[in-house]
Amino acid sequence: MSRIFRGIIMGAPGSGKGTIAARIIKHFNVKHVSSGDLLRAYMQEASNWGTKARAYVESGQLVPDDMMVEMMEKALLSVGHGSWLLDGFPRTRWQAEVLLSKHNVNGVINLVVPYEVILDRVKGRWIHEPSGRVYNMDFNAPKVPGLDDVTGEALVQRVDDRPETVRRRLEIYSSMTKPILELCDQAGILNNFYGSKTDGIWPNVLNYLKEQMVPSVEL
Ligand code: G5P
Ligand code: MG
Repeated sequence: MSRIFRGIIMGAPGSGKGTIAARIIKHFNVKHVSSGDLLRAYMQEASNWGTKARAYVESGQLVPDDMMVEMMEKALLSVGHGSWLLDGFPRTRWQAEVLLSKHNVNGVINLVVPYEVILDRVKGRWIHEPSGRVYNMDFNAPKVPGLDDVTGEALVQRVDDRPETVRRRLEIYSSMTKPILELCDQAGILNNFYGSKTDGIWPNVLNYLKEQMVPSVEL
């Protein structure tokens, strides 16, 4: 069994990638590398990448491919030889081709959640921007309303979670994703997980990952 796992978690905006990734890193020694979290961090510190990305992210459009590839390569270099789980990347066929040509990806966890469920749940999403921790008023509410459980700092809503922006993000996702999934399927690394609730999907993801690597905690 491979002890090093290089994977991708895919799924539409709001499908639960961040929520499931947070559970994965509790059980396995894997670094969660979220392109959206990285972009929001760069935007907060008003760096070159952040300034360039802001208008795209806030309007729900994709950030240009060349910048995303460079940013993710830098993030992966800092992980080094360990296991990683990409979240939000790749988002275009080109990003996928570059990634698969440079790295040996062991598996793709593709979350398939109905869009009407997603539109409903993102309304209640609150995040702790510095860490990317994600909450939901109906699903995993913070212990103290409006505050992060770990740091006690204020939670915020994402600018791109406005209903019209979420709809645009879902449209872009639908049009861009098929070629990526086809590429991953051809490479024999695609695994689909269907459901409307994270708690229903999670046991299946956990079973799949237990076949891929040794858990870091006893399960
Ligand atoms: P992101 O940040 O990658 P998206 O659009 O891919 O954003 P998002 O919105 O972060 O994905 P998610 O991580 O799949 O969604 O979902 P989540 O946050 O875990 O869960 C959503 C909500 O539902 C949360 O409040 C959670 O608590 C709740 N929830 C989870 N499960 C359940 C459940 O079972 N029941 C209930 N009731 N609630 C639940 O990308 C953002 C932007 O960055 C740019 C683009 O502009 C993009 O729009 N970007 C890129 N651009 C180009 N190329 C790339 N590779 C890019 N990557 C990012
Ligand atoms: Mg996310």
